[in-house]
Amino acid sequence: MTITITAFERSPDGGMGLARDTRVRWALEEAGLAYEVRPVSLAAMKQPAHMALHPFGQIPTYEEGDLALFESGAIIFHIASQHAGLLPDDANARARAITWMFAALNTVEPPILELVTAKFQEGDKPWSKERMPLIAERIRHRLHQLSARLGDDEWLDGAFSAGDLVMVSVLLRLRPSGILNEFPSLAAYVARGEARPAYQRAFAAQLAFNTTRSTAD
Ligand code: GTB
Repeated sequence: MTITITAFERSPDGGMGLARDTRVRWALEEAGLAYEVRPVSLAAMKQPAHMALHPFGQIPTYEEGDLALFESGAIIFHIASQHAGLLPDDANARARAITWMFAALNTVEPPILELVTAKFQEGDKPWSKERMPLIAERIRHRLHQLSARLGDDEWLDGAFSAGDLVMVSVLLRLRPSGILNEFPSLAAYVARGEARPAYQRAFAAQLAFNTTRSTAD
């Protein structure tokens, strides 16, 4: 059955791979699955056809036969549950890998998103200058804890899993701020994720999608 995901018609990051279709592409590549990408403009995201797929009018979405999903975490969990390579077979190790997916999305990503919001949507507010350092400290606190848990290990819990895929994707969003580089072991962890052939293919595909297509495609 054909898998179709949606992505920005043109990502605002110009192909830096920071939009959330990249993490879904990465999971699909790790699982060795072919997929198609349907571009959606910002206006079309809020139209009924797309809202029927995504109640919040966003990308990415995932369609496969009569299954339609939204939320990158749920999509990656679905892919990882159905195909080998992203979740361990051992039940306890599998549960721990899923825990890391939730930790990435619920505990590490929120302050990172706050920073992005503060910079791009609230940067002109009079209180913005005072708020930014507070958010940056909240991020550093989480990164200290994450870095302590990772230690000298390659991945968060044994072999690479969907937990690492989501965590690396979340941390990547932080790179433009410079904060990631304050934590060399986490920067190296992210670099290991980026070096995976599946990530390389996903990144190249989104870059080509965002730079070489005409918007009439
Ligand atoms: N929780 C949802 C998920 O994980 O799937 C969040 C989905 C989401 O935020 N989608 C964004 C979107 O559709 C795109 S990824 N935004 C349009 C809208 O809400 O109207 C977020 C994103 C956007 C831009 C950049 N960038 O330019 O660097 C990076 C990430």
